Amino acid sequence: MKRRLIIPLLAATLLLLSLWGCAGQTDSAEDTEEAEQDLIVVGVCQVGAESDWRVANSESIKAVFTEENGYELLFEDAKQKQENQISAIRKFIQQKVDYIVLMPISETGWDSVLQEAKDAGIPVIMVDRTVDVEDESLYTAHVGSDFEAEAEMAVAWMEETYGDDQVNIVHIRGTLDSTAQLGRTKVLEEAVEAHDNWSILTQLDGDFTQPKSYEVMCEYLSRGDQDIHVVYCENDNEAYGAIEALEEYGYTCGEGGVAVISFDATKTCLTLCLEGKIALAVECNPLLGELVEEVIQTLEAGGTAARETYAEERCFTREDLTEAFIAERAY
Ligand code: GZL
Ligand code: ZN
Repeated sequence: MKRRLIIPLLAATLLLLSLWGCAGQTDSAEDTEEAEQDLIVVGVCQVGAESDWRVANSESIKAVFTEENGYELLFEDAKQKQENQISAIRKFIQQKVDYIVLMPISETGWDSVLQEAKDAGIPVIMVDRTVDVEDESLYTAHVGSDFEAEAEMAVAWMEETYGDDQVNIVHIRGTLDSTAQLGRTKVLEEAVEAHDNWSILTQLDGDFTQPKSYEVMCEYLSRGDQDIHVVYCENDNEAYGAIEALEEYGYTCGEGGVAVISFDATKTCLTLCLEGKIALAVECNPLLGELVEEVIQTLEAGGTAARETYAEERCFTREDLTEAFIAERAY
């Protein structure tokens, strides 16, 4: 529903002028007509605030969907629970928003609530991760990352770095069933299959958070010394937790020690990479707000939005980094 933003000052002035009946001033309808501006109402349903990446992602959305840009933003934080996302979507439907933007925590379990949005005639745009639904028409477009392409950059770096040497990997997975976890895990597992000198020592579940990653890594390291070559962390916050645990158990992260691979490449991660503690930082761009707005503006103009819009991404080793470069980064 298009919301009407009455510009109070102008309306009040017009009203006062007509009340005082300034000489020659007629009280015609258009003079007192409310000055109105249609706002596009966007309901945004965010996963939570589990990682630095997520905070930057939310900020990029809030920076774009402002009143001065012509939007009314309704922002719901689901605190990492799918049921909270589902009830937020139902609330948006009752509020008759113009668009629903969903950062789905996981890929499955969305068909019925997205059918309700479709029945209400509200376009849904998937941001960041995506969903696995029977009926593709349940969402209009996806704006996010190609997680398999990200993981392929990590695998290419491992091939280049280790050649035919034995590679023992500790794999710390992100939130299970999230598109980011599924893509980053699938490519690593396929690469391990394809390299008989690569082996996964253990798969731990870090849920994209530092505390969880620290906890599961400590538990693993407490079982005794391991010959670890690579710790493959599916986001930065997991890498921070793993490094904390490794150092507590006497391992060295970096040159001559354990090579930590991380996804997101936020500023803290890039600084650790410059310091040599993180061997490879794979970028996952959270700044998606403008790409989402482009989709909405296309739809507003009656156009057809691209089904998939991927953010530009690359990877970094310490040779690619300087303090100045990191300081310039937006997240
Ligand atoms: C990736 C995003 C992931 C990040 C994590 O696009 O879904 O979720 O890699 C975040 O940091 O928690
Ligand atoms: Zn070894």
